[in-house]
Amino acid sequence: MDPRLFRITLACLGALVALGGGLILRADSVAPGVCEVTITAHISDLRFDKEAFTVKAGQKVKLTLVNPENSINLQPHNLLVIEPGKLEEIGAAATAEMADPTFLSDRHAVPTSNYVLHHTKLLLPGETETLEFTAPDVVGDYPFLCSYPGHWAAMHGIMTVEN
Ligand SMILES: [Cu+2]
Repeated sequence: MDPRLFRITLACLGALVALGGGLILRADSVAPGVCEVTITAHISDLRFDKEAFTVKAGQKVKLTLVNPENSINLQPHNLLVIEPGKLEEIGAAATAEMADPTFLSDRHAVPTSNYVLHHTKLLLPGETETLEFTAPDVVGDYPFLCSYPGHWAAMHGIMTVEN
């Protein structure tokens, strides 16, 4: 397992453990019970720097997308968190909705779907956006993705929600 992923898992669960057991775990979190995760787009490849992170059901989450300033491919990116099992459907919808001339300019490449739980705007290189939300109460594997057309198949991962 990638040690970075392990650290992220600790970051999201550590605050809860600390409250119960007095343990101090290395954590990105600054407030008890808040899971802070930063996902950065690669400067040249169509991928994120994380493929997975874990949160507690009902936990407060601060999820930050970074499109790096030193991007080489100069691609815009967004970040969507969606319902379990809907990655292909949302990816296909993004491709289909390119027919709408406002899809990129006004709609930030976010398909119209009830399966989209949270999303950022389309970010240009050098831009950052933080989503603040409450993790679902239902445990499961919630995909995250960039829905900019052509990106989703490679730029995706899983937010695991556990009890
Ligand atoms: Cu992208």
